[in-house]
Parts: sequence; structure tokens; C-alpha cells
Amino acid sequence: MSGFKADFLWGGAVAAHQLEGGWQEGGKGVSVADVMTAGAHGVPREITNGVLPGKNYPNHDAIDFYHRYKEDIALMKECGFTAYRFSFSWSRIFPDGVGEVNPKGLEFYDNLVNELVANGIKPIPTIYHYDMPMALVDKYDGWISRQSVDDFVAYGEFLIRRYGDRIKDWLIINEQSIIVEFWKKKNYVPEKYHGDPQVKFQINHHMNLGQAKISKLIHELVEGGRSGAAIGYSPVYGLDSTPKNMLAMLNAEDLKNHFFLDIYFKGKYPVGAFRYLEEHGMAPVIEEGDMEIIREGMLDFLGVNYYASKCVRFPDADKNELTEARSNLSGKKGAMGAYEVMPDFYQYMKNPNADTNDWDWTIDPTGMQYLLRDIYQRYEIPMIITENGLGARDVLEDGKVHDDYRIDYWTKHLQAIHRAIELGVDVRGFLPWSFVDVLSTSNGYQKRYGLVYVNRDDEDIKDLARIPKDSYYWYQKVIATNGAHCLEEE
Ligand code: BGP
Repeated sequence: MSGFKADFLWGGAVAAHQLEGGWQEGGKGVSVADVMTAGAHGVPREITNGVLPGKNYPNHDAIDFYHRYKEDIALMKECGFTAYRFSFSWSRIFPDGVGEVNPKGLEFYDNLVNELVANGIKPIPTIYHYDMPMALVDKYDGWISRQSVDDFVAYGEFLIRRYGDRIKDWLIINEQSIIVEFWKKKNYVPEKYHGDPQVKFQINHHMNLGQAKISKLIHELVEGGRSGAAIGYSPVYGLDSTPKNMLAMLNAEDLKNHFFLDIYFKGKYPVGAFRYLEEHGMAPVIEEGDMEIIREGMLDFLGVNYYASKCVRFPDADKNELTEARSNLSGKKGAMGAYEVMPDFYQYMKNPNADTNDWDWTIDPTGMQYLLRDIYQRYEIPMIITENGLGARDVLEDGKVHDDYRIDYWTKHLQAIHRAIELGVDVRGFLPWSFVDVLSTSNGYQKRYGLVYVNRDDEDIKDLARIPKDSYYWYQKVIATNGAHCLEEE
């Protein structure tokens, strides 16, 4: 018997720039995601200053959802989806970021939302998912300028006024935690700022203000509207029980997790982490009235994006200097670029007690139960899993993809969610990453996550055929039994 409630939402998640394509169609403006190259084995994806000749930008066509959304929604329906997480592309709606709205862009989202609703699939949108309009970067360096707050709010207000009758649950910003961690990869940050890590916390503060203002508008303008954010969340484990390593765990939890959730649900920054940033010259500038804006726009629910847990120790004396995280680009286990160090606070490291995927992301279903219970205990808010999945090099054999490793991953994570629910945590839905193979933000098309395979790779867009994987048919059964299918072997 499944313990998932009858109205538990089952679906999948995606983001505009990773699947839509049509980067210049229907009057769309350029976004920072459009100037991100493919990269290759060992060669990082690069954000270029504009679209440069001779470079490969794989999101320009992506998987052409822009033209194929009906076919894709039919596949969602056949799988049994009751919800779908997607993002609006800011520069498709406002090509210049502000000012004139683009009617063709709106028409696309009108059609998409209506098609979902007509198929009984609840649309759960993200307002901002890594794709700042390039026009605003050119104008004032994007999120680095405080002007971005007003422009973001104008865009958000436009969306909630237009779709608030059909859309009640809104995710405002995707993964501020990851935007801070990889601040030069998930944003276009001009070179002149690259040496100043304070900038990433300033960007984050501007996002907090914009998000809070939009949250308040959702409460005022949308009848029954609920505001949320999707956070990239990794529970942090201490390497061992030495007091220093346990302290490092607390430090990392504060700066990597509570730093975001305390803003969303308590309206303040955690004091210890904030003081640490002040001591190191990295704290954001907070203007008078800012914290009031944040308190007035607290969120109603949390979208949890969980892939992997993290492990820390107190920094070794010879490693005790500010170091930024660098991902594993080759997809060779153990080739992780660099682990983050915050001096005298924490040092990230590989967890010696857990396995990883090929890109060194820890595989840890227990972490799912751990984080859900921890977050619920601290904030007592409803949650939806808005991303969870396994990146792998799937192989198409005789028209089939046998991704039993992914079925195993999701089965164990769903069992962990179920156990957390049994223990009283309020989890209302599962929207794994990803419904379909989309462009990975760090590893192009080598790394796939979808329930549905897409026939393309980094260099060749081929025929973009959609081929349901074994995990798709497994998930169909999970949904049909409201979760019981994945609990059978618990
Ligand atoms: C999250 C993002 C998604 C998605 C996913 C997988 O951080 O919200 O957009 O891409 O991670 O990560 P990646 O694409 O880097 O493999």
C-alpha cells in the first residue's frame, strides 16, 4: 500500500534554455544561456561575449521543444503526469529584458500552458532559471546591478497577472545556492569582477529582493496563489566525529543551506554565516528597508532539487585558502576539478563512504530522507521535489535504452521520500529531472537525465526523435499505482 496521498503530484521537470531551442524564433531576445558553448571532453563550457562565429552553442536548437511541445505533452500524459515543471524564458517574453512585450513569445507560453491544462497536467513554472536577458547584461551587468531587481519584478508581475488564473503554485528563482557556488558559470559576469567573491553574495542579495517582491505580488494578485523557490540542496556531512570536523559541518550547513532557506522562511540571514562573510569582506551591501522587503515576501513552500550530499572537514593548514568549486568536466570518476574551501570555516571533499556517478556526484538516497526531515524540522513548510535524477551516458540499443541504474536510483530516492512522509514530513509531489533528455548545464549532451531519450548529441542534432527509456515505463507504473510500485521491494 502506498502512503503517498491521493493528490500527490507526479511529473517531471525541465528549464526553458535546456530544451526549447528556437533561440531566435518568434522575436526572442538573446539570453546569457544562448552564449554558452558546448565544450568537449575536458574542455569547459564557455560563456562568450555574444554569439561568436566558429563556436558551437548547443542550446540554440536544444531539443526543439518550441515546435514539438504537443508531441512531448502527449508523452507526459501517456506516462500519467499530473504536474510539469518548466521555466519561462525572460528574453522570449521581453527580448530587451524590459519594455515591449513580445506577442509571439507570449503566444508560445499561452499555448503551452493551455495544452498542459487541457491534458490535466498542472503547470508549475519557474520564473527565472539561469537565463538573464543579454540586453540587461549589456546595459548594466545583469544581476550585479540593483536595477535588476525592478526589472525582474516587472517581468514577474507580468507573468502572474497573465497566468494567475491557471497557475497557482509559482517557483520564483531556481537554485540561488548553485548560482552563488558557480557564479561565473550560471551568470554572465564580466571579467573585471572575477577576482571579487563579494559579487556573488551581492547578486544573491538582489535575487532575494526580487524574489520577495514577486512573492508579495503573488499573495496580492493571485487568488489562492502560493510562492516558492527551487533550491539546489545538498545535506552536508562531517567527515567524522572530531569536534573540528563537526564544526565545519555546521559552518557549511549555515553558509550553503540555511543562508538561503532562512531568508525564504524566516526573513533573515543566519547570523554566524553572515558575520563570517563580513569578517572576510564578502558580505552583501544591504540598504535600509531591504530586510523589511524580504520579511514581507516570505515564501509558502519549497521546491527541493536534490542530487547529491556533500562532505566537509575543517580546512587543513596547507589548504586553508579561498578556493572555488570546479566541476568534473570529463565525466571520468575521480576527475573532480576542485573542492570549495572557505578559510577557517570548511573544506569540501569526497565522501569516502559513498559511491558517485561518473561526474563525481555522490549517490545518496539516505540523504533525501535526511534533508527532508531536517528542513521540515527547521521550517515546517510544505515541499515538492522539483529535481532529482541521475546523469549518465545512456546507450541506445535496438531502439531501446535500458537504464536500470536510473530506475534503481529513483526507486531508492522515492522510498526515502516515502519514509520521510511516514515520519511526518509534508512532501506534496515528485518532479524528477528530467522528463526528457535536455542539455546539461555543465556537460552538454554527454550526460543524460531523461525518462525519454532524445536522438541528438553535442555536434549533431540528428532527427531529435523521442524514445521512451525503460525508466519511462517503470515510472508509468509508479504513477499508476500512486507510488506502490516503487515500494514493493522496500
Ligand atoms: C540543476 C539545474 C538544472 C539541471 C540539473 C542537472 O542544478 O537546476 O537546470 O541542469 O541541475 O545538472 P547539470 O545540467 O549540470 O548536469
